[in-house]
Amino acid sequence: MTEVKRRVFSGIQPSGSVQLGNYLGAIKGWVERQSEKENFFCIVDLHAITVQQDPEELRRETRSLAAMLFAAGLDPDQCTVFVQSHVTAHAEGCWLLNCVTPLGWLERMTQYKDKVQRQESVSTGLLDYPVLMAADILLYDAHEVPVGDDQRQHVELTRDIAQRFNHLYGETFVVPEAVIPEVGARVMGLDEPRVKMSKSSAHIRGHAVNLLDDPKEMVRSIRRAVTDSGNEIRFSEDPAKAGVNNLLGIYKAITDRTVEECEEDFASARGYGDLKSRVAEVVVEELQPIRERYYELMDDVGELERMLARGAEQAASVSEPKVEEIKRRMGLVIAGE
Ligand code: ATP
Ligand code: LTN
Repeated sequence: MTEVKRRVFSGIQPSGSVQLGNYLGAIKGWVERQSEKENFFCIVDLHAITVQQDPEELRRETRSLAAMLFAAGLDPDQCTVFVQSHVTAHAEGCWLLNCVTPLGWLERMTQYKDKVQRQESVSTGLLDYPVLMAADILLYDAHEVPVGDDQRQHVELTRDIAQRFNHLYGETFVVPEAVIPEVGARVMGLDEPRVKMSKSSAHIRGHAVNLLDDPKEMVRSIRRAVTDSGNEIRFSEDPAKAGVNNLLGIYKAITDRTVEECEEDFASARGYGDLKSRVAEVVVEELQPIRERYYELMDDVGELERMLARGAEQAASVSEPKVEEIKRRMGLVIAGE
């Protein structure tokens, strides 16, 4: 009997350029574990349009993110990488799940409440964002959903929707689990080490290392990183040491070394200058080949399109039959049956 692999589903928004935190907190782990399980990685453009986007920019960012994921090492022979809007089952599944989701569950979502405060006009799509996310996950019978801590509540809601549907219409969905990476995987802003590095702030000079920055720019941003006036190079929970802690965390995540090994590596360093130089070196070494592969792929649009078409086809072969199953359960007439 062939072993059934556990299913993994995760999504990333094509908004803004991919930064070091996305890479170390999400993408690097996806690449390392892609052969262990059956993985689906989705570029969630339908989620991106829940807030207003410039159409040309969204198109560019979507292709760019796809090229970046392949360049970082996601291999179409081992996992499925696709664009959400290429597989119509997602929007359809969202509608079907909308009809079993109480409105109050959505109005309680903290990300929604935060975004509402920051916007003048709020689309219905923004309120419905978590149901689309539930459809993404449930259509693939995913067991595991690797996400950042900020998405925990959305995965909880997905579980609630799955359980409610199973209760109303019989066992249909796997109830998924969020897989949150250890806290160490959280990369903080270089300019402000107490807030997380994020794509939407990546345009602020000195905030982030963008994966597409040229090496000189990467070195410059890291050398300018905010630290403190001390000189001890150790991991520390002390908020005053957040800058050094962050640089060490980046070093640790890239080199895959233990806390002790990292501290040992800097035992004879002469202050933070040495730390920054070494961190910049490993960052450039890690990202340079990714950047090169990225530009090769962006130059070969045909190849990129083929890779995405293959991903969409694989994704549809799983999610379309699932949509039919949902429809059948809910009493919709399936054409030809
Ligand atoms: P935005 O600024 O648009 O919210 P973001 O940079 O925070 O973007 P997301 O698209 O929300 O990124 O997340 C993509 C993935 O990257 C998620 O798995 C998230 O947990 C991870 N991630 C984002 N920022 C960091 C960070 N600073 N450290 C570790 N992981 C991160
Ligand atoms: N909301 C997520 C992106 C996302 C996702 C998903 C993650 C959309 N659909 C399904 C995991 C599974 C975010 O903003 N990081």
